[in-house]
Amino acid sequence: MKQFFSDIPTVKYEGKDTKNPFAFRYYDADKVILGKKMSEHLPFAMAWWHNLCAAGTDMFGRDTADKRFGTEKGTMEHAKAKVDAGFEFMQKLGIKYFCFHDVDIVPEADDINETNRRLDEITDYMLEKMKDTDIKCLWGTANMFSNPRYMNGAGSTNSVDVYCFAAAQIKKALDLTVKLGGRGYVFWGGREGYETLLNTDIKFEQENIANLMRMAVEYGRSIGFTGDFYIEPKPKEPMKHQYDFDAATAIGFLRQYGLDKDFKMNIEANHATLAGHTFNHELRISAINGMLGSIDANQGDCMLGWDTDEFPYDVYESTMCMYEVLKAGGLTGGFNFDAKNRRPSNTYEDMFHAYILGMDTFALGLIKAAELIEQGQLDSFIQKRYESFGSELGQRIRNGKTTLTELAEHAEKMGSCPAVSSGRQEYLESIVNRTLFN
Ligand code: XUL
Ligand code: CO
Repeated sequence: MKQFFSDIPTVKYEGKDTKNPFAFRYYDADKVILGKKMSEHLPFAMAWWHNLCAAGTDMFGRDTADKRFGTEKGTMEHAKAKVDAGFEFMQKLGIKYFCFHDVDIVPEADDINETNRRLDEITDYMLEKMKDTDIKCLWGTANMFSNPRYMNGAGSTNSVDVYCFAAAQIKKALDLTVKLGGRGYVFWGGREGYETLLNTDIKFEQENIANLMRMAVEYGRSIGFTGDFYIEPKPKEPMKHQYDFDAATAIGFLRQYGLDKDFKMNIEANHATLAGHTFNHELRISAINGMLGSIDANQGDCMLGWDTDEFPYDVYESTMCMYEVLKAGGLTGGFNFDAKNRRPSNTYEDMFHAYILGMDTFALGLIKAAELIEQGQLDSFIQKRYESFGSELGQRIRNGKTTLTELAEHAEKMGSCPAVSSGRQEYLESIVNRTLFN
């Protein structure tokens, strides 16, 4: 078997003082944290599209990296070379999962029947590879945003024929996800939104999207898919306004259309910040609604207003993320690096540096979040902050057993309001900093 990264060694944990650039400083797969191995806390996944397909093309220039893997792009030979390279890459890093869109794994043909035939062929090949390794599929999805037929949306299109193509792609992508044993199936609504209300019937479009999702659930369950469906919220880009704006909006949509039992959230850090939220806000909103499913682990740039999909290096953010994940009892999905190298980082070595950076960032975040939880200072502060609701009256308020009149009488009896306690934000922030930098 041809080796694509023969000069890169298998990446191992060597501890924080190692000088080896191809070693983990914090990610120690078998290390037990809060009763679970790091590898179980952190089911990392490789994103097929960024790692094996994207080669640096942007709006202003063409590829800077060579991702031909010794073949010609647009061929099945290239599709197979990507499988070989991808598996070699994951094995060298100890990554156990991958995520894919249908058209990441084969070149799309003009005729959907031919695309589907290619998909069957490549997934047979992927299955062969999977048999020889412990690598599995985290989630699959259909790309319903690149092909020009989706310029007016997929589930939200005005064309009934295009809607059928979306259905056909979802059906096939579900078949493939089941064939590859995927844990989840993602809907990211890249073109599900609008540019102007002058040509758009939002209610009509949202009902059609919900129907498509309902059909996907019915079909998925009928072929034995027992995993979670995910919505991946994002407020904008490529559309001016996307319907799955953020977790709260997506959860409301799922409840409105009776889809909430089958769906959870796939929260992407950079999408959270585009929506004007922190990453941990989106995770918390999902978790308190019982819908924290999976994570697209990346990072944006506060200087830029778009989805830069950078590899995560911000340990404060990863700590806050892991704090939410640990509190929620873990993910049913995993941590998919929906991230790409910067355009000038164009060598094979850079692909490895990027994943080592991302994995170590989350491993350190996990270690620090576990420390915060074990110290318990944040928890006890929050508990104390609400303790006035422990009173007899407070308990009745909590249990919905009071009236406005009764509470008003209580206030009127007091006359003037008692002193209220400090929120102590800066003190709490210093606890986090002490934990991070001790
Ligand atoms: C786009 C994005 C997608 C989804 C899958 O911003 O995040 O790659 O993760 O379609
Ligand atoms: Co994503």
